[in-house]
Amino acid sequence: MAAKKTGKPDKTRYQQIIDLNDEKINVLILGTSGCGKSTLINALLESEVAQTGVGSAVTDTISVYEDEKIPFRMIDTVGYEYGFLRQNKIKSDLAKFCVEGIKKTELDKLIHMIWFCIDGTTKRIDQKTLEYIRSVTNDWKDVPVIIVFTKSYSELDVSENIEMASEAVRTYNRRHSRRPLNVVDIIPVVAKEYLINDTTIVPRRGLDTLVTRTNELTPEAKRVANSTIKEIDIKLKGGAANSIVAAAAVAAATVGAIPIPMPDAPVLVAIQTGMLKAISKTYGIGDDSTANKIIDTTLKVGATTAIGKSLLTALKAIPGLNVAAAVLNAAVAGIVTFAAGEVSKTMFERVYSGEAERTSVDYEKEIMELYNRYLPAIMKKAEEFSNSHDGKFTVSDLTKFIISLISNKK
Ligand SMILES: Nc1nc2c(ncn2[C@@H]2O[C@H](COP(=O)(O)OP(=O)(O)OP(=O)(O)O)[C@@H](O)[C@H]2O)c(=O)[nH]1
Ligand SMILES: [Mg+2]
Repeated sequence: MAAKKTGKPDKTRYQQIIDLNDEKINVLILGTSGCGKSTLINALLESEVAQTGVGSAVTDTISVYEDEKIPFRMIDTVGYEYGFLRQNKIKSDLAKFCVEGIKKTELDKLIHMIWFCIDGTTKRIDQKTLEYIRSVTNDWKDVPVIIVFTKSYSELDVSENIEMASEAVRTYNRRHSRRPLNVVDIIPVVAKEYLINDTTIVPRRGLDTLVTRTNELTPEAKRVANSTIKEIDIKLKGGAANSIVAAAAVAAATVGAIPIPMPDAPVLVAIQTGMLKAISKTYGIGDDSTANKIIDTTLKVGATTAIGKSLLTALKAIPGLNVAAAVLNAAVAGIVTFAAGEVSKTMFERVYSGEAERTSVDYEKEIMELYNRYLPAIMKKAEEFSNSHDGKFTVSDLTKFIISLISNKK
C-alpha cells in the first residue's frame, strides 16, 4: 500500500473531488436584478426552466440548471441590488452552497467560472459592481470571469460598453493588484429577440460566442477550481481541528487549576493524546504509523524539552503578574495543550496537503521548530492578556483567552 510508505492519507477529500471533477464545469451567473440572467439561461437551454420577469427579484437565491444540450451547468442567482442585507444573504448562501459541495462531494456546487451579467442598456459599470464579484466569491480567487453585456440591442452601446468595462477592470486590478479579477472576456448578448408590436427589432446575438468561449476556457477553469478546492478543503479541516484544540486547551486549563505536577501530569497527557488523535482523524490520516509518529513526537517534545518546563518560569516573569499558583498551573496546562494542538495541526496539514510526502521527514526536528515558533508568539499574547487584566485574572478569564487564541490567530 502506497499510503504506508509515503505517510500520505489514503486519499484526501480534495483529491477525491478533483478526480471526479472531470466532466461538466459550473458557471455561476451573477448580476443585478432584472439584467436578464434567467432569460439567458432559458435561451441557452431552449426552454423556460428559469423563472423570469420584472418587478421584485424573481429568481430564488441559487438554482442549478443543466441539460445535455449544453456541456456545462449554469448556477442562477438572484439579482443583487436589493440592499445590503440581500447582498449578504447571497454571499452567505453561496458560501454555504460551496462548502456543502466540498463536504459532500457534490460536484454541481463548485464554482469554475463566472458570467457576470451587466444590463447593456444601463451604460455604466462602477468599481462597486466589480467588488461585488470578488466579495461574493471570495474563496474562489482566480476563477475566470466573463463579463456578459445582456440586452445588447444597440451596436453603438456595445462598443462603448466593452471599452468602459475594460477600463473599469483595469482600474480595479490596479487597485487590487494582490487579488485581481481574472476577467477573460467581455461578450455582448441578446438572449431573446427584442420585439416591438410583434416585429423583431433586434434578433438574438452572442449566444454561440458565449458557449464557445466557455468551452474554450473550461480546461483553465478546471485547473483553477482544483487548486481552490484543495485550499478550501484544507481550510475546512483546519477549522474542525481548531475546535478540537480549543476544547482540549480549555479542558487542560480547567484540570490544570488543580495543583498537579506540571506539565507532564498523566491527566494532561490523556487530554492531549485525545486531542491529537481527534485531529489526526479530522485529517483522515489513514496511515497509523505516520499519525502515531506525529502524536508521540508532539507529546514528547512538548513535555520533555526545555519549552514545557520553562513555561512556568516564563509566565512567572511576566511583569505585574499577580495570580495564585493554581491559576499559573492552569495557564501552563492550557498553553502547553494549545501549542501541542497547533504543532500537530500544522504537521497533519502538511501530510494531508501532500507537502510532507517524503519518506524521510525528520518529525522531531520539524516539531521542535514549530514549538519554537509558536510558544514565543503565545507567550507574547499571554503577556498582553495579563496586562489587559492588570496582572490579575481567573481561570475563567484564562479559558476565554485560550479561545481567543484560536479565533484570532492568522
Ligand atoms: N427582449 C429581451 N428581453 C430581455 C432580455 N434579457 C432580459 N429581458 C427581460 O428583462 C426582464 C428581466 O429578466 P430576467 O431574466 O428575469 O432577469 P434576472 O436577471 O434573472 O432577474 P432576477 O432573477 O430578479 O435577478 C424580463 O422581462 C426579460 O424578458 C433579452 O435579451 N431580450
Ligand atoms: Mg432571475
